[in-house]
Amino acid sequence: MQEVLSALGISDVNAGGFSGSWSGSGRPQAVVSPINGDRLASVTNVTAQEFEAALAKCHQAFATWKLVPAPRRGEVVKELGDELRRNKEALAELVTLEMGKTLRESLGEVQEMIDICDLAVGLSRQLYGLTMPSERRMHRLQEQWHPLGVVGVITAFNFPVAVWSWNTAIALVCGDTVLWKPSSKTPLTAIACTRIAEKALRKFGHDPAICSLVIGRGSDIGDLINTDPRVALVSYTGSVPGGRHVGRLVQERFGKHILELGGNGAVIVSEKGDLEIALQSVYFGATGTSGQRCTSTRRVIVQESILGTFRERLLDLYRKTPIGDPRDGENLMGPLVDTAAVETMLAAIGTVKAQGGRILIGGEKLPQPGGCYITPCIAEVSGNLPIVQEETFAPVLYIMGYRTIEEAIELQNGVSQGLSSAIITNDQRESELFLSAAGSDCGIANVNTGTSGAEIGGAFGGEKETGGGRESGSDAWKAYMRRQTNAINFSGKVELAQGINLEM
Ligand code: UN1
Repeated sequence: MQEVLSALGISDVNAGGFSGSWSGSGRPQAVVSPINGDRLASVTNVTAQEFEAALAKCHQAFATWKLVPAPRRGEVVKELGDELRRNKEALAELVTLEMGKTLRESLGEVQEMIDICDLAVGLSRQLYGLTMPSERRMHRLQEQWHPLGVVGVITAFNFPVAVWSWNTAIALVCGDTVLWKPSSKTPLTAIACTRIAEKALRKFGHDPAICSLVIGRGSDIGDLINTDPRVALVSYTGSVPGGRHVGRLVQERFGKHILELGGNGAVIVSEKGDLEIALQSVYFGATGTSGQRCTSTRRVIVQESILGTFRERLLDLYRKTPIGDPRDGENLMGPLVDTAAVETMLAAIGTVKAQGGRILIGGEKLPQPGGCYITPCIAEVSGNLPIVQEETFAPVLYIMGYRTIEEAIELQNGVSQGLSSAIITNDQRESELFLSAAGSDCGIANVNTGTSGAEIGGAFGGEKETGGGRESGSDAWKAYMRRQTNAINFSGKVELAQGINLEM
């Protein structure tokens, strides 16, 4: 453990703020591993004054960074990706130590960071604007994309490093600077990433305040980000209530926001699908990251003719789930992030029962030290009970039956969140219906693969209470830039649009 910490520059007590230099004079707070309750290190939060200084430096850094040619900015992101390659194992181990996902999943998370850097490097030469035919003679109409400003990135514990990288790699090539407020549950991984970014920026002689860090509570430091007009864009990943609060504050000052809020992923399993694919997709989707992904599978909607078989086979997999130390390669499930998460899961299970659901398996606390281990749960329900509508951020899977594909789609769409969805079928009519305007209402809709594990090449985000934001690939970069439309007259005369006559 100590080796990993020192390889990444983590000391016994660490300052939680960075904007070219480190600051943070709050009281040291211990960071405890959910693996066994051991203290990893301590972190000091930034004060309001230190926040102000960090934001001022990050804002100042924008003035020069925005003028660096985009492909040169891409060089820094290429270096960031290479640094991440060099630190992949250590950073993954720290992710596992700090929030408890299995090492193989942590390695995947760091790989996502590397992948988004690669994508952003290419993007640095492709920040295209369109040209349009002008309605006026000898005129040209075009649009350009300019850097936006400081991007406030507020991230959650469950992807403690990848979410920062999706935002940061894109923001950097777009010419923005980044002010990161990570989850208070995962400050050490944030400090490690900031050190890596600092190294990449310094290598090319750029101001390291371009990637700044402010660790503190959402209710003070988070709100300073949300309310400050110097933060042009706030990219927030978290709960629906959290996003509602952030969205209001940012909108109040006409700032921009990207909201990545709750999910309630469902998989529809058709009798015309491959049962093995269905089982594996649902099993990983529901138990991976101990059910703590926003893309986790929370509902499986199974055609009645195969419901019995599917349920028994899935229960078999659940019974055999290897749970324990996430550093042990044998284990598929580690702990939840903290004991509060375990209590939330137990409370949800109580509510399921009270609302008429039947617990088929799971929900048993395990005796490991730290108290964060619990067996994954399957509950049989009929339709979307009130508790099913809620996102319980834990491994609780609701199973329900359906008769027709239309009914299945209605169940899938019948919740307030709209992030991720999937259908397992070999029937093209069913899969096309699912992907059509009459189908899934989610930002992600997959065929024959599960709800989680989205690739960075696509735009990532969802509809309804998921918040509507998009980050990562495709044209999500446009949210990180300022669009400008230009009309250019080279006719030597004045001609008004809409045919308005100027003659006197
Ligand atoms: C999240 O849970 O906040 O699609 C993001 C996935 C990952 C990202 C999850 N690539 O499961």
